[in-house]
Parts: sequence; structure tokens; C-alpha cells
Amino acid sequence: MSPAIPARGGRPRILVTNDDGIESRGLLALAQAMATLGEVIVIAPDTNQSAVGHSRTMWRPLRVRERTLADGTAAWSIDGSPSDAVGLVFLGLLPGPIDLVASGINHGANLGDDITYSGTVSAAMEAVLSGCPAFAISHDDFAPDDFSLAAAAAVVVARAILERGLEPAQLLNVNVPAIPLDRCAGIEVTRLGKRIYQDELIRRADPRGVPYYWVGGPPPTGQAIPGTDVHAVLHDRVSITPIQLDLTADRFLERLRGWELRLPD
Ligand SMILES: [Mn+2]
Repeated sequence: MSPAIPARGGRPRILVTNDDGIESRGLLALAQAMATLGEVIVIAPDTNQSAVGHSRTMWRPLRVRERTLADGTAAWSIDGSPSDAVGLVFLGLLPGPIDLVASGINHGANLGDDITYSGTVSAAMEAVLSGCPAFAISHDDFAPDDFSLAAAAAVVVARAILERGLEPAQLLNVNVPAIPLDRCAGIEVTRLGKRIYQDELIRRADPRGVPYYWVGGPPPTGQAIPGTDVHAVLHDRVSITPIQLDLTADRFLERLRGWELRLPD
């Protein structure tokens, strides 16, 4: 474990990214929150890349453009995924060290199984792969207008990580209920819960009569099991879940060895 700040001293350099795109108000809110703690570098996809997961662009070049956020903050956009954005920075796109990566504030929660789809969480995972502490933060509203709670939570989490450090290959997934700061019931450390998706396959015909498909339906719900992220957010608490890149199913490992699988002679 190595706290990020004491290694270099001075103000931390915080990379801010998201998957909703460079024009997202959640990105702006996170950049402003992180600017209270250190120097902020913003790079984000140029379009909405929600639910792209931990994808990497391999078969075409990437373009990076200088941008300006609505408050005048200098930023960069990239025509790739959130993982591309973070990956390029750690490969040397921008000079200087990064002490922390903050991803969000996503419009819509990333609870339980959502993290396997989430570009927001994947951006933080990409940072962790490069040895940099990171967290993802998501707002339980797909069209949020009040970022007071999420911004406050982001500062609390970022400061804690900078002061205490994270274990290698681990990161924090933060979810914030859709209520103002003064109505929040506090912070709960949680485990990942179980989402219930309500997706429906919608089949329509294009103007030439050829069928096309997309997935619709109401937003996901979840199993309200105490101790989980789903339960915490449902009960007006900020959820912080430690997650890790090691997906090994430890409880299954010994049983699988007991299967004694052998190739045919
Ligand atoms: Mn998103």
C-alpha cells in the first residue's frame, strides 16, 4: 500500500474522465470537485460511451482534441472509449505523473452487475492496471440536476484515497442516491449487489422493411439485500464498494481442482 501524495509532495494531479462524454454535466461537476484537492487533467470520450465496458480501440487510429469545459477548464476529448482515454494518458499522451483517476459523475447508477458493462468503472479499472489508484462515481439518476451530494462524496473519497492509498489492483465504486446532500443518510461501505434487468428486445422495420433491433424496457431494479450497494442507495446512503480486478472465483477454485480434469491420452 502506498499513499499517493507523500511520494512526491505538493498538490496531487488528478485525472478526471467519464463514459458519458466530454459535454456531460457530471464530468464538469467532478472536475470542479477534484479541483478543490489538486491539479485536474480532464480527458473524456467525445461522445457518449456508456456501457461500452472495458473496451480498447485496436483497429483504427485515435484522435485527440483540445476542448474547453463549460466553466472554461481546459480538457481533452478522444474518439475512443473511456479505457482508451485513460490508457493513452498512462502511455504518455500527456506529460507528468497522475496520482489519482476519478471517473464520473455518471448519469445513472452502476450497481452490482452493472459494473461489468460500465465504461465509468472500466476507466477506473484501466487506471488500476497502470498502477494508479482510482475510483468511479455514479449518480442514481439518468438526468441529474443536483450534483451537491455526488460532488461532496467524490471529495471525501478522493481525499481518503490520496491520504491512505489503495491496495494494488483494487478500486472503489461509489454510487450516490438521487437526493440533495442535506437529505443523505450517510456513507455505507457495501458489497456488490444483484441487479434485476428488465430489458426487452424491440424489433422494428426500417423504411425498406428490413428488421432492426434494439434493447429497450424500463431501467433495472435490484435485490434489496442489506449490506449491498443496491440496498444502500435505495435507503438514501452513499455506497462505497471496494472492487478488484482479480475475478477468480475463490470458493469454486478447490472444487474445480477436485474435478481432476485431464486431457485424453
Ligand atoms: Mn454513462
